[in-house]
Amino acid sequence: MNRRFQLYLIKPSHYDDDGYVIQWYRSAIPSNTLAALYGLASDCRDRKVLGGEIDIFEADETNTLIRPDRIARDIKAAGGVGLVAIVGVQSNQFPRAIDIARPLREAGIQVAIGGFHVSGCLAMLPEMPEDLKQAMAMGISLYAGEAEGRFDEILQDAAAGTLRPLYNYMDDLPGMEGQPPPFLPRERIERTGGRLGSFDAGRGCPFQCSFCTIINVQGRKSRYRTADDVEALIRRNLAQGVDRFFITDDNFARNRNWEPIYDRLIAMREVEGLNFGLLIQIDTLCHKIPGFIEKSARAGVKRVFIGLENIDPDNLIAVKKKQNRIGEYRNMLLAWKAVGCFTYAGYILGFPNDTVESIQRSIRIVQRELPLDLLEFFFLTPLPGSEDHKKLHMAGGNYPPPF
Ligand code: B12
Ligand code: SF4
Repeated sequence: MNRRFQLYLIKPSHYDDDGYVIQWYRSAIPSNTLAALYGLASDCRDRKVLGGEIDIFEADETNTLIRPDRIARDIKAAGGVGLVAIVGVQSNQFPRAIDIARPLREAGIQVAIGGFHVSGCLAMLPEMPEDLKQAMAMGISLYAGEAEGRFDEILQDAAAGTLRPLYNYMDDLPGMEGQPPPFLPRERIERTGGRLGSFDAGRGCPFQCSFCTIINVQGRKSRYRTADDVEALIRRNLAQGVDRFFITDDNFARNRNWEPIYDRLIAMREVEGLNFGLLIQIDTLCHKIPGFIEKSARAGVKRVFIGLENIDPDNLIAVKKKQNRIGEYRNMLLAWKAVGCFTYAGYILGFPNDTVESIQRSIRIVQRELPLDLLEFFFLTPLPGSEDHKKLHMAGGNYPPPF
């Protein structure tokens, strides 16, 4: 290949209720999916998997204006070989992803879309929903599953002009050990809140909450990065002035490699004197894991996000969140307070037993009984990829609607 391959990695934003694309001068958090694919793509570039050069342009539409006409023009000016990979597309972003793809396809540019919407729909629904079929009819390639160990393939297909309409790897979850880790250059991170980077130290969760998509897309078995890989990615970020990290594992307490990872980070902090902070997500039984909370604090955890979800036991049973034991919430929160961590919990409204009165009562109990720093409310939503969504879809709902 003599021409330089042009690879665009674009994380789309989504529309607000009036149809405007939601954007900020600086967005809150860098997209970890963009970082994951940038890590994989730069590894492909360095290994010269196409024989020639690959130019990578990465952007998050929540903080960067995306101009499909200019992208098409620039790919053509560079010789016409390239791919626009629209990455990490969640269900609420799928319509926006299609609107970015449409003018590119009309200009003859190759486009692929991946992320939780495509993966979740293919994991759970017996038939491909209309919105995905329409995307394929536009000549967009859909990618279901994870790209670790197979990003070479999609670049090689795009370089040869032979992208397949559908890549479906839902039955083949790759191991994460030794895979190129997530990374974003500092100038991208500066477009977000500050010096915060992100990485997934693992994927998968053993529990079975019915509103959850993760278990159906990333599986219930814990897959994880090695302590060596986590150390290397933190050092690489520290070298570019990024020293706070959001570990995006949905439940880091159930990452089977949490202890070797923590031991390495503790050595970096306590022996070498390196300074960095972590934000993690955990479950309400994490305080039962010997040493987990104490080592979290020593490894640099400053904030924890906890899936508290609800305090009504009938509601928790209705969504199969049996592991949440109300009586343990207080002990768990006190254990985090004892090591000086800020606790931030998610609370879901809209469970089968919820009424206005029961919600008001529950919130008063939380205020009185639970030593929490911050409580964030969410509406129970049947997200594509979840068991709840599958049941509604099979019962005849046309969700998601075609665009
Ligand atoms: C971190 C995170 C966030 C962060 C940052 C987002 C990000 N992507 O980094 C923040 C806090 C901003 C966030 C916000 C929200 N999030 Co969120 N988030 C996550 C979380 C926990 C981790 C994301 C991640 O890093 N995954 C690891 C990456 C590497 O996996 P991946 O995205 O699937 O990408 C891999 C493959 O899909 C593939 N791939 C992806 N794209 C492409 C493209 C191509 C071309 C190819 C070849 C391959 C490919 O390769 C990647 C590497 O293997 C996920 C759950 C999860 N476990 O993934 C939820 C999740 C993605 N979020 C979810 C939701 C619902 C939201 C919110 C709507 C919540 C809310 N009510 O506000 C908002 C929406 C934000 C928005 N902009 O609209 C849902 C999406 C479900 C769905 N069907 O859409 C998830 C799955 C969690 C859940 N509740 O089920 N989120
Ligand atoms: S604990 Fe969290 S990640 Fe695990 S199944 Fe429940 S909602 Fe999903």
